[in-house]
Amino acid sequence: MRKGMNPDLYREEWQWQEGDVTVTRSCQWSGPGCHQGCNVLFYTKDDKLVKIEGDPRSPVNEGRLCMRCLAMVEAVNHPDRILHPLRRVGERGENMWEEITMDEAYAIIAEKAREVTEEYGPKSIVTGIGTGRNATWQTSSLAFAGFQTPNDTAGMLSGDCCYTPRLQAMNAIFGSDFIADCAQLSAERFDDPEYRRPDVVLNWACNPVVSNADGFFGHWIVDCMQHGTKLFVVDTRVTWMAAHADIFLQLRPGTDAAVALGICHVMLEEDLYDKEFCDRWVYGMEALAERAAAYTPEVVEKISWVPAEKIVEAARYLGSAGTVALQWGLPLDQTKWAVGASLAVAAVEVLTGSIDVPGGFVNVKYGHVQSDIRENICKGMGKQVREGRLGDGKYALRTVGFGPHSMGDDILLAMETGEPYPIKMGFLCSTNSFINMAGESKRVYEAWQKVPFVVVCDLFMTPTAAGCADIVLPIAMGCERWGIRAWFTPLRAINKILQAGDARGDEQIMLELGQILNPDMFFWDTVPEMNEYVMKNLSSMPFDITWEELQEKTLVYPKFQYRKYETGDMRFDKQPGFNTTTGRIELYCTMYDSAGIDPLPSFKEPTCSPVSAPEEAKEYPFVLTTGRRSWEFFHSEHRQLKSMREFHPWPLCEINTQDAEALGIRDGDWVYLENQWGKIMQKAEVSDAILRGTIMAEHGWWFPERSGKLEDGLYGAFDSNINCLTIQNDMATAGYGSSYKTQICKVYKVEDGTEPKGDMPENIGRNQFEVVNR
Ligand SMILES: Nc1nc2c(c(=O)[nH]1)N[C@H]1C(S)=C(S)[C@@H](COP(=O)(O)OP(=O)(O)OC[C@H]3O[C@@H](n4cnc5c(=O)[nH]c(N)nc54)[C@H](O)[C@@H]3O)O[C@H]1N2
Ligand SMILES: Nc1nc2c(c(=O)[nH]1)N[C@H]1C(S)=C(S)[C@@H](COP(=O)(O)OP(=O)(O)OC[C@H]3O[C@@H](n4cnc5c(=O)[nH]c(N)nc54)[C@H](O)[C@@H]3O)O[C@H]1N2
Ligand code: SF4
Ligand SMILES: [Mo]
Repeated sequence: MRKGMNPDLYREEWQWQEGDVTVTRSCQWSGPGCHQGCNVLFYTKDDKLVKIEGDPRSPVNEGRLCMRCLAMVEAVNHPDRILHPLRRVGERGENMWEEITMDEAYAIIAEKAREVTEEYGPKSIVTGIGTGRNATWQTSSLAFAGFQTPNDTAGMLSGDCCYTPRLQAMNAIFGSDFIADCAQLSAERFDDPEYRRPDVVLNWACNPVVSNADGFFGHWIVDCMQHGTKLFVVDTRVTWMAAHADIFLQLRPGTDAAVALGICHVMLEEDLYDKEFCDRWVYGMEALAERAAAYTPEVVEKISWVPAEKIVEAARYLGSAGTVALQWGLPLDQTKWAVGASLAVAAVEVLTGSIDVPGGFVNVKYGHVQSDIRENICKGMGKQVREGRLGDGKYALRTVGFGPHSMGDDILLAMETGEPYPIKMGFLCSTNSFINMAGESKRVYEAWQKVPFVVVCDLFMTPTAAGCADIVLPIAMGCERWGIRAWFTPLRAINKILQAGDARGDEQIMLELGQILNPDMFFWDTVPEMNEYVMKNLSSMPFDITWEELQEKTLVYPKFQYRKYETGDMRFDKQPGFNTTTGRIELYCTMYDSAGIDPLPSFKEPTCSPVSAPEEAKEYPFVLTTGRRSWEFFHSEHRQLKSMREFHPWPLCEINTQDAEALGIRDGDWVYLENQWGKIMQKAEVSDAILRGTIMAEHGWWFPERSGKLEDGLYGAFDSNINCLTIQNDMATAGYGSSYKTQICKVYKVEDGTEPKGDMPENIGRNQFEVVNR
């Protein structure tokens, strides 16, 4: 509970009345989207949301909210929300619709699914989900148990390059999932007697104060800093965290593995690692030393642009740091060589010995409750559903069975070529597939045009819906649906307090459509009944609790234990050790070795870099990294909220002051970013925070305030969208990782008069589409 909170004002019940206003305690997760799910107080009056506050009683966020949640009232009451199912009128791209009923929409979808299944088989249906929002387990469950297709993709994300490569690396090394322990694992937080804060947070390729990604909050680190924790930051730009760090390594994008191997090299050579821990619990120390031998600080400087003496300083710092908690991020996944890079950064953490200890890098067995839910719902599913999944057999790790999704890149090929089988139906939930999730936007857009029937489930009309959909289903905001939320911890209740038109949560759509498609697998009458079943049957951590009890409590923390490798609580056979073949942490991964994958941490040059493509780099001299997170937007979302756009009206790309001067570019100028794959325009943000020779361009940009008709540019879908400059199908043997953050480009001022005029977009805050029968 936040210190200084007035307990009379913030009462203990989950719901109470203040005059004519009802206050409801809940968890805001999505929509609009976020990875987290902060505890909030929703204030409603006359069936309308009038106010939102962070819940000061919640140990999760202690009353804090970011600006996107503070704008919830604007989002929920937005005049251009989709509130009823829409059927396309006219051609795709005319953005003309007629409203139909939910029953009609379900009947059309079920009939199409039946037709496709009969003529081509169920695998010709693909589903697509977005990141970490409500639809993740629901849509996958609908795919596997409802449509009975294994072809569920993360919206065509190339190489599943979000978190999955890091998860693969953790699975290889530890046999399980780990996360930084910043006092978030028990309700007592810092007052938990077993807890000890990290001495150092090793914040690698992550900007958590802005991104709050993957079930972890940046403000948990800030809390630790207030208790004395120091920071070690590896980033391409000077972030807030970097500015507060004892050690800050600023590197060329895509060279993290080399820097990590350089640090390992010095730590091993100078005996700066935790010898006692490594001798007892780590397998592959000699092999790592052999691999790291080539990465002398001088070699690493040449590769990464980090001065050799900084590498030595960094290794010595970590060697005497005490407890080190690794908090890592997305750029490690967004290089072709993502798995090797993640292994390298994990190796640095292992050498500090801070594994599963208070304030260290800890194992949370019930980390991925959402996947557990999906497995639970799909457990009656026949083996034949999984057989023939696109991408299996082609990439080593997928072949041995890893990863919940089929390979988006291979779905793309199947859509384009009809091989190994054609794709005839798409069902997309919470993904703006070709605007944001996928690389090579125009190609992916064209591929969707070849799929005869596409359903999109969304809150708003997006380029994906306007350009590709035949049916659009209306999705509920967070306060308009029942749900449960857990990523790592704790389990939280989501309360439905409003109903807007026909809008439904993804779980309700899954349940209603699932009951039509395959009633045996969707046997619950209501969403709360399903939630209760799910909670009680989780294999990672069953919660013996009723829905009403959870609602009453708001959240539940499972008991957390440290040093599970000593107690036998980490392995499948309950023996002491880690959940790997050798029972140790495998810096040399035996399972990778037998699967034909490099078993050690590794660095390789990105496909397109000044080193690997020197000829192309003469034309495109900048190293391009894309998609740093911003406060105002979650991916391509929130662009129709006036309050967010007033803070952040236009797409921005960062360029170093000296580079900008040399090119005659001033802060705020519109510039073209161009490379081998495409050309777009963004506004220059001239800054000393970014290294010379590198550009950071924002992702997810479209313009809901513009016309959504194809002939007018589909809400500006390809004008400023950085994925016109990234590519699909550029994966390493493992089959995980992609090059979204490792491209090259050139930059020049827009001087042809085509740039938007003024400080603010016209019609800002709107997102219109035509409905013929309204
Ligand atoms: N507000 C907001 N929050 C979000 C999202 C959002 O769109 N908006 N998206 C969510 C999702 S799905 C994800 S995966 C996470 C991602 O969130 P993070 O894991 O924090 O990843 P990024 O913000 O992409 O990049 C983190 C930092 O890495 C730096 N960087 C760029 N390239 C490199 C590189 O090659 N090496 C190193 N060491 N650093 C590099 C960037 O400058 C940035 O400061 O955020 C989640 N949270
Ligand atoms: N160049 C570049 N590209 C990137 C990235 C990058 O860093 N650089 N990041 C990549 C990463 S890590 C990721 S995870 C992807 C993310 O990509 P996506 O997850 O596809 O994100 P969006 O494009 O914002 O699409 C999400 C859509 O879901 C809708 N929505 C919100 N809440 C809900 C809900 O509860 N239910 C349903 N059904 N819909 C909802 C929103 O209105 C929005 O239209 O982007 C990737 N693309
Ligand atoms: S947007 Fe911010 S405040 Fe809202 S749930 Fe996500 S992390 Fe919490
Ligand atoms: Mo992501």
